[in-house]
Amino acid sequence: MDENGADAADSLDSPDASGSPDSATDPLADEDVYRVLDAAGRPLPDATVPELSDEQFRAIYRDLVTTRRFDERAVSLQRQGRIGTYAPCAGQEGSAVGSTHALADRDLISYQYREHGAVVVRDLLAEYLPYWMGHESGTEAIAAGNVFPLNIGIAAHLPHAVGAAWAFDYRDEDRVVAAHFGGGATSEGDFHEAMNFAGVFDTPTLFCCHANGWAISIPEADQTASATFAEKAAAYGFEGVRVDGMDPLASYAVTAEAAARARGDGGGDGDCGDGDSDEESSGDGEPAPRPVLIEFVEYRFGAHTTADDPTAYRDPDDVDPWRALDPIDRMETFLRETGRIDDEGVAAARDHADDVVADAIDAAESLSADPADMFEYAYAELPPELRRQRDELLAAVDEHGEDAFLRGE
Ligand SMILES: Cc1ncc(C[n+]2csc(CCOP(=O)(O)OP(=O)(O)O)c2C)c(N)n1
Repeated sequence: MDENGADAADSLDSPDASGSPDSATDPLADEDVYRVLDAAGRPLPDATVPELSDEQFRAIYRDLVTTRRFDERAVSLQRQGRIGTYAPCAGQEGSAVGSTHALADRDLISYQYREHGAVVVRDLLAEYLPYWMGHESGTEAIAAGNVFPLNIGIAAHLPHAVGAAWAFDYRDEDRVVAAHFGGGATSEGDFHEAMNFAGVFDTPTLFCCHANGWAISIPEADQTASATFAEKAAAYGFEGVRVDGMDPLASYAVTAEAAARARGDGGGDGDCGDGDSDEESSGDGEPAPRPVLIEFVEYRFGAHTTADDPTAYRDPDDVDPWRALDPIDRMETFLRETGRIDDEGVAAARDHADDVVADAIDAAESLSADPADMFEYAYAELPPELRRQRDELLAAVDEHGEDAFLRGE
């Protein structure tokens, strides 16, 4: 639905914060950041609301609520010793969920470790949760939903993501890759190699940079001397755009246009940034496919991981202005005020989230695994030292029984 009668792409080039609330309560109000919703969740006066069905709007809300519920339960499970170290995503659901809704199911998602909302949209929670319990099957199963295994080695997935995008292009498959990473990843060589390759070979890659304020305890100001992460794209000859990552509809709109650009569909009016892709052509008069860097400006509400204590490096009060931009509250206000949801609909979304997450936990906790599995997947042929460790473990299990290795409750 377009409530302003304009094309969503028209305004991507001209971020307009006019009408947005006071910057004292809205850390993004004065920034050059594309937005659809104001801090309260009302469409900004000049904004273009994406043309989605009522059902699609509600699906975005439902997935936001499910992602938050998953996050809360995952932190709690870690505290109870039922999963391992976990990276919370509260505050960042709008970008992961909004951007994934803008992709086709055939498009590939390659992510760092915090964009759980993408997995929720692809309906893979039950398959994925076992990863956080140490089951290799958790990463294997999500591949069926076109999600690459998550990646802890910062930025190490980006050259692979670009390679996959290049392969799609080579095979004429009309698929794009959304590669997610944090601001800290932009300091890694892998990021620059991937960006350069994508720019030179025009791979259909969306570089989704989550500028969440921090890389563990390093603030963004100490991470880069660039004014923005988005502007780094200029060095590689393609476009960078900044978007409010806590605004699910803006995240959707910018990703939809960037995906069209990456597919070579032109991306509307090509207003995703200020690059020169309109001047390029694939030879048949059509715009050439081009990568895009999207900087999602957002904030990590919680700890870096469950092993981190953010009070050691930031004042808890610093989080409050960002909490006022909570993507779930904004989406709910938008849906309520446009008559798309009521109390009953909100309750139904919450019940759905509770059920999906509870089912995922039950499924994950009912899995059993062979201890030898932990040696199975990294190497085609196990190096001698790991072979020795595996044999020692298996001999010990044989001698003492598996129960001797289980942690006591
Ligand atoms: C190559 C590499 N170096 C260092 C680390 C340790 N490390 C884990 S998370 C992290 C911060 C990453 O920050 P960012 O990319 O901004 O993502 P965020 O955690 O904020 O989502 C670092 C340095 C790592 N995992 N991999």
